[in-house]
Amino acid sequence: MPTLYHAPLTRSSAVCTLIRELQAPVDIHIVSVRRGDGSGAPDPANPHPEKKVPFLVDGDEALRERGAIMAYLTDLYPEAGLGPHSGDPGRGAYLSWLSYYQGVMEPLLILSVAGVDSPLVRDTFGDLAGMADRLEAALSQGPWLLGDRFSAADILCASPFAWLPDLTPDRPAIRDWLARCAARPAAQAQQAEEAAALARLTA
Ligand SMILES: N[C@@H](CCC(=O)N[C@@H](CS)C(=O)NCC(=O)O)C(=O)O
Repeated sequence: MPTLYHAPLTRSSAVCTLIRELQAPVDIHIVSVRRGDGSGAPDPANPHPEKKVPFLVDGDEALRERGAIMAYLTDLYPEAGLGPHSGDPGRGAYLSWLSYYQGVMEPLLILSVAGVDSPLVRDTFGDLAGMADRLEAALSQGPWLLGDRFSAADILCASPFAWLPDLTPDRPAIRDWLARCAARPAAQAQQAEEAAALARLTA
């Protein structure tokens, strides 16, 4: 069984949501991490080379980065249908969204929070309006990024807006999609677990 190294209230929470959606056996091992507010510390029990989360270990395989972890898990547990497989229609779009998130969306969002704007950033990543255009165009074809099919790409690409509500594009199609993602039972259950973790951390 794969093991996910996870810390509540971090990026790895989106992987936990996927695991709930998959209803698949994954051992979730809680570790501590260094947090932005100065709390927490790297955990010697975390095999991630930089002591970050998420990190997935499956036998001899070890994966970092949520896009890679999500593609690996949806391939490993195909019965759940949460990501098209090689040869399936939509496989290209699926992998593209996972990589677009890692390679464009998250850098754009982080650079925006950091107040970094430069011609190099715009040439490389575009801008938040362009990102919103890409999401909106996909969502004009159906309720999910892959049209009628909900996938891990929705979980990953929706994930930052829970933490960065001010950067949520003010576009009805995107807001409705985020509401659909948040209303799923797996997302609700994970949200309840996160709220309990937050209450413990702040007690
Ligand atoms: N690009 C990575 C980012 C992982 C990451 O930065 N995780 C944070 C938690 S949100 C972390 O583990 N921070 C602890 C540290 O940097 O020491 C991914 O999406 O998986």
